[in-house]
Amino acid sequence: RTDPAWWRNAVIYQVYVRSFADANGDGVGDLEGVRSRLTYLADLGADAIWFTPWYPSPMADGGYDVADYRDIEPRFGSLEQAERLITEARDLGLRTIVDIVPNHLSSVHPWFEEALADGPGSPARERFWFRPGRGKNGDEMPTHWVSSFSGDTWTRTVNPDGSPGEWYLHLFTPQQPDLNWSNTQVRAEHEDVLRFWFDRGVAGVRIDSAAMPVKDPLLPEVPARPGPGEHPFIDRDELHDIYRGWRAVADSYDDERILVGELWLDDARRFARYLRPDEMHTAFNFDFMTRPWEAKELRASIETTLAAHEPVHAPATWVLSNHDVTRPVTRYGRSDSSFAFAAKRFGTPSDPKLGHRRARAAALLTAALPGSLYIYQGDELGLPEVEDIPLDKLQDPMHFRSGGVDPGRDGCRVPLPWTTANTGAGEGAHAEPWLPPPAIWPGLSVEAQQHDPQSMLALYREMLRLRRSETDLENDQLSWLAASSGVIAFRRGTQFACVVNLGAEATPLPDQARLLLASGPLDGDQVPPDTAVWLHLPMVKIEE
Ligand code: TEU
Repeated sequence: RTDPAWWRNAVIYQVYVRSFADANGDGVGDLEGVRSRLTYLADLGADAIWFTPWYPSPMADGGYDVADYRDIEPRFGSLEQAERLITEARDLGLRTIVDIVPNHLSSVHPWFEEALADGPGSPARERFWFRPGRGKNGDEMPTHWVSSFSGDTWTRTVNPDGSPGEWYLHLFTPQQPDLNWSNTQVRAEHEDVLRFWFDRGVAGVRIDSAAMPVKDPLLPEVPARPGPGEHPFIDRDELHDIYRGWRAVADSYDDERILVGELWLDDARRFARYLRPDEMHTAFNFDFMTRPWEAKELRASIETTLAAHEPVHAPATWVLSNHDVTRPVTRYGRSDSSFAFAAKRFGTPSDPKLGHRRARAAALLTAALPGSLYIYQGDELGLPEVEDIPLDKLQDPMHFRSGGVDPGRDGCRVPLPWTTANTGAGEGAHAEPWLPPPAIWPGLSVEAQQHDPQSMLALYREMLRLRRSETDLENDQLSWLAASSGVIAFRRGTQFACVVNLGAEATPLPDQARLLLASGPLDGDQVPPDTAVWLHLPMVKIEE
C-alpha cells in the first residue's frame, strides 16, 4: 500500500525471531530464515512484520535484555542481513517494525558495566537507579516494589574492593537494570537509536513496557489504591514528554514512521492519552485479549475500546495473542475460558476442539473490527500452547522467578513447524530446536495445512484476502445489529456484516444475507455455537 495512513488498518504479523524459521540449522530461528519465508507472509496477507528484539543479547529474557541497539544478535544474523531483509520485505509490500525496550538494558550493556566499574556517585550510575540500601548496614532494599516477573526489584552490587555496595533497580530480572529517564543521555541515546533504524528503512517501532520507564524519584512504596498518575512506576505523566520527543524523530521522516505502544493500562481513558497526533500512533489493546469467551464481555470490550479511541481519532488495535500469553486455541478451550494470565497460572484442562473452533471464530471477529490487526506467529496455524515442555528445557525467567509456580511463557514460543518431514524450525535442521517441538507439530505445519481448504491457514488467508477487498472494512465505522443474547453482530459500511455466535444455541443467518466466509460449517441457515460468519447484508430500505 502506498497510503500514508497505512498503519490505520494494517495487518501486522509478529515474528519472534528465535522461533520463526531456522535457516542454518542450529536450532535457533534467524534472519535468513525470515527472508526465506517473506513470500509466505506476503501471501498470508500481512502489511507489516514486527520483529521482537533482534539485537545482541544474553537472552536472559528472550532478547528483551538488549546489549547493543546498533547490531544484530549473532545467532540471528548480521546487520547487513537485517538491512537486506528490510529492503526485500518492503519490495513485497511488507513494512518492518522493530522493538525498542526503553525501561531497561541488559546488564552486559557497556553502560551498565561502566556503572558497576565506576562506582557510587559516578555519572555512569546516574543513567540507572543506584541507591544505598536502607537499615543500619544498608542491607535492606530501597523499596518493596514487586516485579511483574514476581520477586524482588533490587539487587545489591559489590564494590570494587569486595565490600557490599549500592542496590540497583530492575522491574524485571536482575539482568535488566532499569534506566533513569530523567538523565538527558538516556533520552538522547534512544532518539539516536530510533534514527539508526529509521535510516535503515524501518517503518515503525513497538515500544516495550511503555508505561513503565519513568519512576517517581522519591521512590515511595506503591500505595494500596494509587489514583491516576500516582503509581511510582506506572503511567507517570512525564512519559508523555518522552514519547513526544520520539514522535518528533518519527515525523522528521518524509513517509510515515509509526510508534506502537505496549501499554498495559486498565483505564481506557488513561490509555488513550498516549494516542495523540504528537505522541503514539497506536497502542496494543490488551483488554480484548484478557476477556473470557462471552458475548457480553467481548462486546463490552469492543465498545469501551472504540469509545476510548474515537475522541482521539486513533484507530483501535486488535490482539488475540503475543509471545507473552497463552495461545488462543488453548485459552478459549478452557471451560472457564479464563483470562490470558490466569489461564497460564491456574490452567484448567483445555478442550482442543472447542478451543480451535473458538479461535477460528475469534480470528474472524477481530479481523472484522475497525483498526489494525496483530497476528502472533503460529496463530494462523492454530498452534496450541505447549504445556508439557520438560522442566530442564524451560527458559523463561518468569517461570524461574515465580519459584516454578508460573509455567512461564515458553509454551507459546516453541519454534514453528514448517514441514511434515521434521519437527524443527528449519528444513534439514541438524540441531534440536531451542525448545522441543511436540509430537503434533508436523500435522500442524505449513506444509500440512497449505493445500487443505479446511485448515486454519486457509481460513486466515481467505480472511485477510477479503479484508483487503471489502471496501466497507476501510473506514472506522461500526454499527451494531440487533442480536439475541450470546451473539455479537455488527455492520461495517453499507453491506458488510459479521455475526459471531458465542452462545449455546444456534442462531439464524439474518434475512437476505449472502455468506462470504464462515469460521466453521453452518447448519443450513443456522450459525452453530462458537462460529463466526462474514456476510454481505443489504441495508433494509427505510419505508417512506
Ligand atoms: O512485557 C511487558 C510486561 O509488562 C510483562 O511483564 C507482561 O506483563 C508479562 O510478560 C505477561 O506475561 C514486555 C515483553 O513483551 C516481555 O516479553 C518482556 O519480558 C518484558 O516486556 C520485559 O521487557
